[in-house]
Amino acid sequence: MPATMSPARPPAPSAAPSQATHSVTALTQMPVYGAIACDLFCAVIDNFGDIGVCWRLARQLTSEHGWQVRIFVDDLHAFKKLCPALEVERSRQAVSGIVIEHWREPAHVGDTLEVADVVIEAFGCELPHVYVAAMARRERAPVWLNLEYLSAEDWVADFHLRQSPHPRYPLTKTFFFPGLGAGTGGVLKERHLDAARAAFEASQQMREAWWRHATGQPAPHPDATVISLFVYENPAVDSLLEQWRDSPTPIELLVPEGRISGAIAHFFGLPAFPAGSHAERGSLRAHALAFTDQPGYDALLWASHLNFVRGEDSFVRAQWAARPFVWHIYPQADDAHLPKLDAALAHYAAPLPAAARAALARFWHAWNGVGQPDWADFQHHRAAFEQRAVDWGQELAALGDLAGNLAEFAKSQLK
Ligand code: TRH
Repeated sequence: MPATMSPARPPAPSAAPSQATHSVTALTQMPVYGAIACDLFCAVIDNFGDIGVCWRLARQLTSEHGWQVRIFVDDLHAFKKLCPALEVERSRQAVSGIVIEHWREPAHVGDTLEVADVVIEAFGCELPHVYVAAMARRERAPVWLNLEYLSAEDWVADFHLRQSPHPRYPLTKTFFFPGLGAGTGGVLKERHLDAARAAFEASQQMREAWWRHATGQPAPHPDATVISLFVYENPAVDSLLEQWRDSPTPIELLVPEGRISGAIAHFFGLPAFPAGSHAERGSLRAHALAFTDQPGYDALLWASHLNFVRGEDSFVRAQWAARPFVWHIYPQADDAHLPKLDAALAHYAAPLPAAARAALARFWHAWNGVGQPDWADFQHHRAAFEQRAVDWGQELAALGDLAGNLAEFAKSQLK
């Protein structure tokens, strides 16, 4: 048993039974179907996807499964961008019933050492050695999961839930793989998400309010194609902006402030394109948006007809938005990302008619450095892409959502 344990976690969320406590002594005695305590470790490599996925998972485990979650995260500034309530100078705080510890150094485990029932190591980040040693001393070993990055490749199903014994301690780590196909852990999807989207889509008033709030302007004319652009720097962007400028119908471009903003500014001959800016050339009108919290980002996807997304979490959100999307995959050395792009296309695009499938692949490839994007070609197949987006959302939902799949697996191990 670990030497010192603290009972000092903030109160459990309302869904959690009140007998829950976080001392290891108490945890070993409490029924496993009580409030499961979970520690989630997240090292931010870059951008927002690492913490974006962890924060979403933590909120779901808390609000939908009644778990008591504590996140260790090493970059509170990145976290604050998508969780504005966070106070970056605090080393420990609670937001939405979730305890957030600033993981200040690799050895840091909080002020006092506590080990949870379920320990999630996100994306292979290394747990503090002292914490692993305490896991091994715990009367009942915690369920130890390594949450991996999302990939649509076929091998993922073979590796999902594979176990790896620790070389020194009597501990076993299980690899939990998100995926787009059967036999994987699926992807995150909140229970309320479809209803929230349906409400947004059904309410002209909500959409008007969104436009006013996000852009400071009224919703555009219904003839306009609304496009959101959340992407990395991209050499193909100028060509696409030119095609949108020359489009026969109006294009309204919504650009969250970030890595592409410089290129947008350059295209419009502006020094910068900060949130609140607007620019116009030909048929193209662009609006720079402030970075919002995660629910705010979903609303942006719903307000658009087509979404350009990137990385991991926005890629998933675009699928739940049930609109056509273009994926700027996170680039890796030696083009290792390209097979992943094709694997996602294989799932997503397979049932499309051959010409539409080829057009989608051409456009996604061009957006990821192979060829030039052809907007007219993409537009030509828009109706097929729209139908496919709706069907795909339903197919993907059949895998179950990742938080639910993970919770179920963890509970089966705690029995
Ligand atoms: O930010 P990303 O590029 O993140 C990542 C990381 O780079 C990571 O290291 C890498 O491994 C991974 O990609 C593949 O893209 P992603 O994953 O889409 O994360 C962005 C998050 O930001 C997502 O949770 C949505 C959120 N977001 C908001 O909350 N508000 C916003 O206004 C916007 C634009 C995004």
